[in-house]
Amino acid sequence: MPGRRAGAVTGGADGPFHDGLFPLRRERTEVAPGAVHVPGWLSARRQRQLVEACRGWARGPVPMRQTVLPGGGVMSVHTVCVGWHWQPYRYSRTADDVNGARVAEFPDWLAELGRAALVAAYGDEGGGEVGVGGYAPDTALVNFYERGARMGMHRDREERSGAPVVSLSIGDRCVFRFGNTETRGRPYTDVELASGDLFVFGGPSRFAYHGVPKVYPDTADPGTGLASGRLNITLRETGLS
Ligand code: MD3
Ligand code: FE
Repeated sequence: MPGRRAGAVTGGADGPFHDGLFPLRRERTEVAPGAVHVPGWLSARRQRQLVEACRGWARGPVPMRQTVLPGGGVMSVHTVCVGWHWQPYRYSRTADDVNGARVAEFPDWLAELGRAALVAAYGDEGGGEVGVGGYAPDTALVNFYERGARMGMHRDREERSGAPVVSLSIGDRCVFRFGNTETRGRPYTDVELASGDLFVFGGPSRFAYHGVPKVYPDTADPGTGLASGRLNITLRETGLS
């Protein structure tokens, strides 16, 4: 059957997706050089594990909260960080803009998941100079989108490392807008992200503008343990020590 690559792109142990009539296996796509979308990569079990882990991090030592921007604006997403705390616009070990506590330790299993994500997106070579084995993400930003939450177009530039960013989505579907490295505006590509999707941003895509203009409410499968909303986990290398 043309276009079907036996299990190469899905990490899901739960079989192919179904749209009612035919199995629907969405393909791995390179949206731009270094920007690879792998639909349905997370198994249902892995999604449940991640939801539980995020619940734990959201309780503390630094609670999940809405980030306040230097101009006084408040981000609509709720965020908690692991490994390093991000505040606009720097990383630190302690959450000085929240409660001053040291953030939760970045677990080994999460770094392993990051390396597996690079293999899924780029193959065993990992797409970079150091290869997959050298990928050592040390921070995770967990973003929770309640009804109406969005993320404006921005670039992530606080990391000193040019290593790829791994993005994992759970819960409601959304429109992810992937732009260019020069401007907030066009040209951009809109991609729908669903629960279980992996997106990896490396190489020339690492410093591109991107955002989440819309989340579709009540489109999630409650089987992930998330009754409503959208969870996004990004793994990064800060390049700090
Ligand atoms: C491309 N999060 O946390 S994930 C963010 O869905 C962020 O919550 C969005 O943008 C979310 O900074 C989008 C995709 C993403 C994340 C980081 C990137 C794409 C990226 C960094 C560089 C290039
Ligand atoms: Fe971002």
